[in-house]
Amino acid sequence: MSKGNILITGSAGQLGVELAARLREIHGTERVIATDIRERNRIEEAGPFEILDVLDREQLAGAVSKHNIGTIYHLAAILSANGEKQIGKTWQLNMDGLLNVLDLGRNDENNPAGSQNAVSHIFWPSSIAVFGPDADREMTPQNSPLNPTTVYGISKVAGEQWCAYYHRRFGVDVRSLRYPGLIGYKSEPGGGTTDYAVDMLQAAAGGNAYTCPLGSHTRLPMMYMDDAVKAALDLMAAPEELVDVRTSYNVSAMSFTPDDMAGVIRRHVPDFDVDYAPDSRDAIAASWPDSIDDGKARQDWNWKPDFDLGAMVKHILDQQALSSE
Ligand code: AKB
Repeated sequence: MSKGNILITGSAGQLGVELAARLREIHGTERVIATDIRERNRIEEAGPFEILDVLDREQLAGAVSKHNIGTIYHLAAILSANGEKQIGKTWQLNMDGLLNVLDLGRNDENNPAGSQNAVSHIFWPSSIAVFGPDADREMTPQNSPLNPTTVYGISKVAGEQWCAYYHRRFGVDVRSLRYPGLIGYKSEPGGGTTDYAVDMLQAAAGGNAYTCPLGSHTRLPMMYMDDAVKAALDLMAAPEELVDVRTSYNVSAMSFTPDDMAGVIRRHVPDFDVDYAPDSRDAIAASWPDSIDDGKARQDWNWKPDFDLGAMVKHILDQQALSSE
């Protein structure tokens, strides 16, 4: 692990909650400073937490020097479905937030925390939303055309280019993954196109029926949260010379339709009932790949997921049954 402590932005979000917990297990509670613009009791109780707005450069710089931060996991963002409802705000948060964080890695007078406080490692999640309808649908390659249809996707394409630019020009060690839809049960998703998978599992676990906002046959790449956390930690632990892709790595774990997922859930909850009412999220999903080729991540830093659809559904339903006993 690099020098200094770890700061997470957007720590109250779906990935942030689980990443903070895992980083605290590994590095110790006090070394991981969770921050978000929103309060979340659970995080505050679990360890150091501060309210922080990533658009406030001074506040961000102050937190980095105050806590002797060496690594930032910059997760604060507006996702695809919510982004279409507030395009200006999404662009501002997703772009300016990233640029504010990237500046904290600079070793010169443009670092708002001072060059002596430059952070040595930055993680930033990109997304399959960088791809648009002209990319190969099946096993979308690492180097595909990037012509997204959403403002979230545009911000991720631009963000990838900023990461590569800061690495090339200023030597900032920023690393990134193109996450597919993330599925967990410990934290709530917020405003994404792929959130349906979490909602469907929650409905099944609670004995409820579910109305899906995607069409029954809309296939998307997805990943269990344990694998998403593992991918971030593995990439961040990789020796610098192995991290060849400085825009963002394709990563993949499974690929399924809502109908596939309902079928696997019914192995455990036989009378689970789903109907379909596709809305604007289905059109976003239709512009994204069905499956992703993550050969480059496998080759460069040994990426390998642990969970497929069957294992993930069983694990989540078992855990939720245990917690309701
Ligand atoms: C979303 O649906 O917006 C996100 C993503 C795929 O980046 N989960």
